[in-house]
Amino acid sequence: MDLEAVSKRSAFHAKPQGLILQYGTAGFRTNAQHLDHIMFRMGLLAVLRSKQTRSTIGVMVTASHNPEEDNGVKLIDPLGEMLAPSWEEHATCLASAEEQDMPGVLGAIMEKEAVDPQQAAFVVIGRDTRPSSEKLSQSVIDGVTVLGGQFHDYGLLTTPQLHYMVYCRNSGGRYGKATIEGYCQKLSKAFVDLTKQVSCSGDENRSVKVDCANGIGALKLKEMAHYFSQGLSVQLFNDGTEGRLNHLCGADFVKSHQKPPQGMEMKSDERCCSFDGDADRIVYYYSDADGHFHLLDGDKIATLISSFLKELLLEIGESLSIGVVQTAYANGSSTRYLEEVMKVPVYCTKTGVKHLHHKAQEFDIGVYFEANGHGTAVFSEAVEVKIKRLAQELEDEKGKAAKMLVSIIDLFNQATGDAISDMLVIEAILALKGLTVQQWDALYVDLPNRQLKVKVADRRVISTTDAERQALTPPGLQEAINDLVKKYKLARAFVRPSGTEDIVRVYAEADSQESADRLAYEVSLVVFQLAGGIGEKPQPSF
Ligand code: NG1
Ligand code: ZN
Repeated sequence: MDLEAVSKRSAFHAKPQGLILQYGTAGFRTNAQHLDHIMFRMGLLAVLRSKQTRSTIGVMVTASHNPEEDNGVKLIDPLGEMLAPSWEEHATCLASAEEQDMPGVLGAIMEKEAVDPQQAAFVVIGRDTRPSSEKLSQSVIDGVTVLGGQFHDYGLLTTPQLHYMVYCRNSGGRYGKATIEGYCQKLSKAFVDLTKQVSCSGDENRSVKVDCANGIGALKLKEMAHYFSQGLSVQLFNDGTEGRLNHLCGADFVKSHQKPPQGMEMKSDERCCSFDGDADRIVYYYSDADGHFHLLDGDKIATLISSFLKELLLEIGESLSIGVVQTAYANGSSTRYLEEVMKVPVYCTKTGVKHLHHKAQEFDIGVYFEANGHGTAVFSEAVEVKIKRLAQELEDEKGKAAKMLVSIIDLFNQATGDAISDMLVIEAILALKGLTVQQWDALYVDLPNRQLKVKVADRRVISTTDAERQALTPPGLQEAINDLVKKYKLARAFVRPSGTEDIVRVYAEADSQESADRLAYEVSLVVFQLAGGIGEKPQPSF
């Protein structure tokens, strides 16, 4: 490997001196202007990872739900999973090395990971619709080629579609064809098969309104719509022809403001959903006859899906384990409903889908969702084989249930959360069970909650334990939070440093919105006081 050539080429993607960025919860993410060197270097790193694993690696250029002027990049490991933690560290080292030290750091990673320089490398690249994404993905390609790696540039893709492509390419075609057509065909066939089982008495004109956050989801849903045009009519809003990406719309806006996006024509009781900017998150909502807004977030989605899967398993009569994985942000009511009413085991992990994904893999069937709508269900390979066999062998109702499970396995993007495949699964379940969005919503009532952000000088002063539900440092913070929580009914609160933004996140829930807002505000104040707040003191917003 010609490290001198790397060094020369790198000069075209020079790192601004002193700029240090970290590979966070979802890769690198910041203003697009600061990312050129990061992209080039992630192209280099993807080649090393590909050589080491002897597999195709993915590089996705996106900043998901963040503002249009930001961008980001993340690497996708061979099974379509997030990059392994030890390589996240390499990514941070490589990205932080000053220009003259960079080739040395690259060499050190190769040595540490026993990368064979002679091994071939293959990298696939995708990008979202941000104005900066095309040029930045060219810088990734520059990094890949200078190390002699081969590549395929898929151009515009949703993040989950690139995960799908990587998984397909590394599983010898077993999972599907690594093309957009392959993706559309696989999902639409499974959706059509599944909804064939809907009894005729149900609502035959099913339709859903989708807010695409002015992002890639709109393009990809348009490409796909004709595949399932008969079973479901999808009406797109915020399709990118006018508004700005993620601006006053999209899943993150709807979830965090708990109100409808701009640009969506909502009539009362109509089923609506929002994707985020790279289409890996989805939340549902509707507005009732009195004009009240109702949000069905990732927790409610996990509840719908896991209860349906549990019913199918009961019908088949196989004792397969099913578990639900959440984070500390899961609404307390959802956890209680899952455990006490549905009798499903629930686990809590740290924020970030990679943590949820790993925990979910411990079950025969693992359903995981972050409250913000990022999630999926994963089936172990052995379970998949078994269910496919049962679908052939069993008859009548049992056979029907097994066939439905097979379709659901095909419908879920098992590599990662995927707004398109989640939407199709949800739409199919609602149709099969004859449920309206109101009936689904009525499974349990969310505890009122509030999320706030606090700016501090160094968010690393906050460290946490117990899946981020308890603060270990700074001293006194957790005790102060405990004292505040005691003042309210059904209350819970926690704080953690964000992995994607330079802020501390505060979460609070309680028996009323006023209490949740008050508690969140009070917790923000103690964070500001004890964890080195900067700028203006948090102000009450109620
Ligand atoms: P941070 O910024 O670490 O809270 C946010 C989301 C995560 C995950 C990542 C990646 C919340 C509270 N946090 O992480 O769940 O989606 O972004 O996009 O929603
Ligand atoms: Zn996203």
